[in-house]
Amino acid sequence: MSVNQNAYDDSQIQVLEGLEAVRKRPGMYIGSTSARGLHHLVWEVVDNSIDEALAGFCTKIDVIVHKNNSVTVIDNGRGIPVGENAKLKRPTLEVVLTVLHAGGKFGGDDSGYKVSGGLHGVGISVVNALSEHLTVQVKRDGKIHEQEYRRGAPQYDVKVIGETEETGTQVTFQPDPEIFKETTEYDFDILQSRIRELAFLNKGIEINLIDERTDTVTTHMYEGGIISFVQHLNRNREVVNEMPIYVEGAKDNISIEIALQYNDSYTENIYSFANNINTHEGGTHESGFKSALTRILNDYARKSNSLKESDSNLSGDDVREGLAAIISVKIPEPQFEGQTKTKLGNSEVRGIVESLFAEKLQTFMEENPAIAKRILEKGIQAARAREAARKARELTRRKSALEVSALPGKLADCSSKDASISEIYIVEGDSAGGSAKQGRDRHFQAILPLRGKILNVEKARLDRILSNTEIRAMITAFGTGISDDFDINKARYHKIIIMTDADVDGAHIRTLLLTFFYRYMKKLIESGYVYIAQPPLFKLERNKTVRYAYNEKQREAIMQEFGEGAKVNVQRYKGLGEMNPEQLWETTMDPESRTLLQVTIEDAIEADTLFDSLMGDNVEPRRDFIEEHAIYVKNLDV
Ligand code: 0RA
Repeated sequence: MSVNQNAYDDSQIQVLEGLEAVRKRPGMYIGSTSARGLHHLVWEVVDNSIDEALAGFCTKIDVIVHKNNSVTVIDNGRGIPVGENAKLKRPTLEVVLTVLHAGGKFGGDDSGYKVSGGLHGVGISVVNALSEHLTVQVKRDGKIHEQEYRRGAPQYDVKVIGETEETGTQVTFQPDPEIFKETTEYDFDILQSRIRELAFLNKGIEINLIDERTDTVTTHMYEGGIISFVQHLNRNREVVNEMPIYVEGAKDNISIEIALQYNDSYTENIYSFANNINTHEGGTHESGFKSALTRILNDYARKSNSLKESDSNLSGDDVREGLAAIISVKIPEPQFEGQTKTKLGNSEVRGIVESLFAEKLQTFMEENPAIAKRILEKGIQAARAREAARKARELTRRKSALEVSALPGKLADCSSKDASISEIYIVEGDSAGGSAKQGRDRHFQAILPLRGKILNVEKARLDRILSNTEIRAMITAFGTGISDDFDINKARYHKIIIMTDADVDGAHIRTLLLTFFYRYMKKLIESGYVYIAQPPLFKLERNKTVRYAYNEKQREAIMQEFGEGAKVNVQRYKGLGEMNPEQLWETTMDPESRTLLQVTIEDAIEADTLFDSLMGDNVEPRRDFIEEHAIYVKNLDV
């Protein structure tokens, strides 16, 4: 390398080295190169447009998925600046697109929050580096400016391609298949649900999703913001307070928004966000909210004599039963902690949320005594039920301690005691259960047949849930305990595999099981222990050759393979019971040949609203819904 390079060459080399680093270790910048990383590219660009909106300059964002899975994001913000960057002697536009971490407002001291945090916020240059091709157009200063890149490298200097009165930024990128080896196909549902969430969290911004692959256009704009969000969470439920309680305020450059509404269910749905990022693990904003809620409701209960002197205080769980709430804070320098970096750590936030929310909630209770009374009654009922559940649980615990072999009679356990290799199949129906017992590898595979439908845990409190035979069988078999007593280290199997028929009833049973796990054994899902078996839909046979198809597309492909005119015997499986033990082993249980879907709760909100729709009293929409949305599970070959 020559020693007398000018500043320009030096910086150019650094730029290319920077982008090369991104291409070498994409995971470091976007988390992974799976479908998740692929979608991350979109969020990286959209986050920048949202920042522009939060700064007060942008009202509309379009996200367009083209037929070839390239994506365009258009906003009507100020447009990325096009003037020369003094330090690098290149147009700021080029710098933003090619220099790592230059995407933001340049470490300025200017106000305005960046929504970016956690994995977000790495800058548009990362999107550029990981795109086969990217085009940026900026409308600014009366002109349309453009530059194109290949794998991050500019193809020409920024040029003016037209005139305009408007302002804004438009980015089109084609993710690089060399990087995204698993998939380069965008998933409409993933895009839509995050876009909807962003629209809820940033009231008044219009975000359109245009999918040219299917000619679908959806518009997302909520003047009500997070008020609309809780109403959406409760949309299939009876509510206690018709209008959500809403609190908004700011202190020390930290802005806070809270909306809450009680419903008639027994579950708690609190979702917290910091700078638009879902803080799954909670943090200081959530704990400030919870402590204020418990304190104010107890204070009011004492003052209004709903709680007598001899009564003990309502617990946090009591006052959160049937609560849907959104807590959204925006903060200049968020600290994300915890295992998945989704726990807000800023300690100053707790007190600000606690005092602001406490004050507003107290006023609300005093001004709306009728609603306050209903909320308190709910909490008091919850306290009574919790006491009953505690007694029931104690009974179960004592019982299992007394019984020598507490394992349920229907369980065909495996012989291995090594949980890390052990699996349990939860099988729909006794006949399929019988086949599974005969077909399994008894060394590491246990079978637990379930009779009929299990209890819908959304509609029952813990005491009733614990008295349900099917549920008790699962709890004892798993060995983990339940709810507050749950202990993942006691799991007797590291794979819990749901095996139901490939029909609507099977999907319903599967959802009931997942609801139960999600509500009472969440760690099981979080630890990646829960799977869904994939039985085949068809058996195709020609002469002595047997093939199985797991979907319609595969069936067609196999028919093609067998060739036109060949005499093929096609059997459509209506249920697991139609397979003999060998077939069940071969197609669905043999680790060498089976496909399992691993269940995730990446998007608990999506899962929860899915459960809502499924658990509503309306049967027909529920069936349609199950058929359409069988997907909050991720494909995984095991
Ligand atoms: C740097 C500085 C400014 C805005 C932006 C970047 C910006 C980036 C993106 C990415 C997508 N849309 C965007 N909109 C704006 C501040 C501009 C100014 O001070 O005029």
